Amino acid sequence: MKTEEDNFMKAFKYYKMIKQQPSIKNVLYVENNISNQIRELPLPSYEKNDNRHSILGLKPLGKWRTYNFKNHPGLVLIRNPFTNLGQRYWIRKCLEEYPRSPNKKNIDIEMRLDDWWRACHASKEIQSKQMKKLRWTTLGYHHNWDTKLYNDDHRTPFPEDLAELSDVVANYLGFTSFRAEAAIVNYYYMKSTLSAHTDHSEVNLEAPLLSFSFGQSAIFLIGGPTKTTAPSAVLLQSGDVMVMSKEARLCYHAVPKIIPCNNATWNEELSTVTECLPNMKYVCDSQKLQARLNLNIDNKEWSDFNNYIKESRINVNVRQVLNENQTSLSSALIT
Ligand SMILES: O=C(O)CCC(=O)C(=O)O
Repeated sequence: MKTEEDNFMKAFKYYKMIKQQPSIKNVLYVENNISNQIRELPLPSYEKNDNRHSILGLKPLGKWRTYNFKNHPGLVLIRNPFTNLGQRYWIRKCLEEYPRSPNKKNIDIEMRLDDWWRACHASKEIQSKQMKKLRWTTLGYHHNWDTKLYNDDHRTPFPEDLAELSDVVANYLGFTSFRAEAAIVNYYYMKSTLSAHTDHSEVNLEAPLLSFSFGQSAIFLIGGPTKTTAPSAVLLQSGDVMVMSKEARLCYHAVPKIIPCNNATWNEELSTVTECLPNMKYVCDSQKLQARLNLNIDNKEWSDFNNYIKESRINVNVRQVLNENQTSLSSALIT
């Protein structure tokens, strides 16, 4: 006999179906706002703009559209605040740079590939065996999948561009003391799923979790603090930023299905960035950042990344691990 315990799993199994495609009529997105469950939020008055936006591949903050969910207090969706060139930049970073050692990735136990992307493009054999095996890479404090604990000895520098991006998004939503200290980059292929879980390993569970989606779309399930709550299904599209804060921070969530996107916005009209900022919070060399962003306007440069993302989804999940006045897990709290 099925119990209430099954409510989350029931929805997960339904949306995971392969033989018969699940209906998406109950999946929430801005154009399918069933029973007015999604509400647009006014632009925060305290942060109308942030001059770092263009060099990070973001639209001006005044153009961002932000929503919350009637049934999920603390859950916020920023609907694709990225420029098309910005999406290319972040997709490329997630493929070319973030999986490099010393960052950790799931395939490390099977084969030592310090530079997975380069190795896959230098050898057809490695490409055929390893390209679609990459499921995650971790940054900053590396998530330990067995113990679910972070460790000071298992920490490498957090990418400064991703720290800067997270800072802009967190500030925009009023989380002004947020620090990006750990990230999981999830790589999904068309049949990949992510099972129901909560993210509770961080010492600081007050800080929000920022989740960036790129490439193909996903059905994202978000429920309550136990699996008895029937989840809502939300469509996540390329560029979307989902923020789990307050009551939503410790709720069960999962990805039962990847679905082809309607339009590859990262291949639509692109324009280069001309501004360069001398002073950013984390990025030391903004000229380099600008050059790396603009490089992707060239379709030849972009072609290998395009081949990957046309049948994949990437999710970057950024967390603060420590409390505000902590510098490491072992450091005593400064009073
Ligand atoms: O891919 C997603 O949208 C969610 C990823 C996630 O839940 C996680 O990394 O904890």
